[in-house]
Amino acid sequence: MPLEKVSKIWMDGELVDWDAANVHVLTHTLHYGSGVFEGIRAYETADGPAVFRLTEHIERLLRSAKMLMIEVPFSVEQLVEAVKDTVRVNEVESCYIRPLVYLGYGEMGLNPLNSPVNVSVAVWPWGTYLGDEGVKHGVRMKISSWRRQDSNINPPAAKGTGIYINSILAKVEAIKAGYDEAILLSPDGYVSECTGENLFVVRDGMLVTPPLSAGALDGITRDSVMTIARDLGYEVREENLLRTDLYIADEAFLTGTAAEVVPMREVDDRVIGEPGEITRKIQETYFAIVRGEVEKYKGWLEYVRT
Ligand code: PPE
Repeated sequence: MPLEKVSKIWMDGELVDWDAANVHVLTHTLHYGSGVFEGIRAYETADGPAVFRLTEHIERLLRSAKMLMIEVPFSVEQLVEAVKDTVRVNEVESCYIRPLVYLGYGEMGLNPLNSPVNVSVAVWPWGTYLGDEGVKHGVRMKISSWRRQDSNINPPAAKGTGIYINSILAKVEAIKAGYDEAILLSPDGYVSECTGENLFVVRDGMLVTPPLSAGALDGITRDSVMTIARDLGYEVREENLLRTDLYIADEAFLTGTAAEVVPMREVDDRVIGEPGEITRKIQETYFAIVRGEVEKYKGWLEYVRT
């Protein structure tokens, strides 16, 4: 899916033309994967574009930076405004939003501490991440031969650019084998998450998702779904899952900003089937919430037009 160009990208406080948003080839992060990023979505609502849980995403960006000892020269408030400005100036009703903190041009070598810290915010229109069919009828998953990296090797709790090599290896393996998406196991062999999504299984009417200690990202969609499910009256547990728990799940689905809520139809060729009732209910509620149609969760929306 080629990128759909819009007009401006925010770079270190300035809105620059899309085609002029360039960096030097000796940008530190380009060589060593030393940046951190976020993925956020803005949705069309009756009151104009609304960014879903924007402040929480920016707070997570700054936590990722802290884990990697990167001092971000902008505050949460400044970055929240930067995102709103970028959405507004590009005149999009809905979009994906990509804030990036990267170490720029200045020094090379593995000591990153003297490199300048740059920040950019880009937005672009992005349709369904795993396909419209996947959202409706579910996706086919494969357990990866690649393990989720150990948090004492390359901490998956940080949304670090270089940390995503692990996800890319798993994604490419799954696609080449004819599947839609991969599931990674932790170094201990428990289910962790997908390449860019958290996951849930449903058994006997109860939802279970792996704990963060299994290498799952502290997903904002995961948190939203846990809240939605509990409000709908379902029990939700954070517990270690075996790969065989996926094979015998009544229902299963994945969650992420880009992917949203997507049912799993198969895992390793074991059929889970068409999306179940609980998955459907959670998916419908999530889509209604992000579009500002559910009063109770309007606090999750940060509007761009003032
Ligand atoms: N796990 C991983 C590894 C991950 O990258 C994401 C987001 C999640 C879980 C879900 O987190 P949240 O978005 O807060 O619910 N993945 C982002 C990157 C996707 C991409 O292709 O780039 C995203 O969904 O924006």
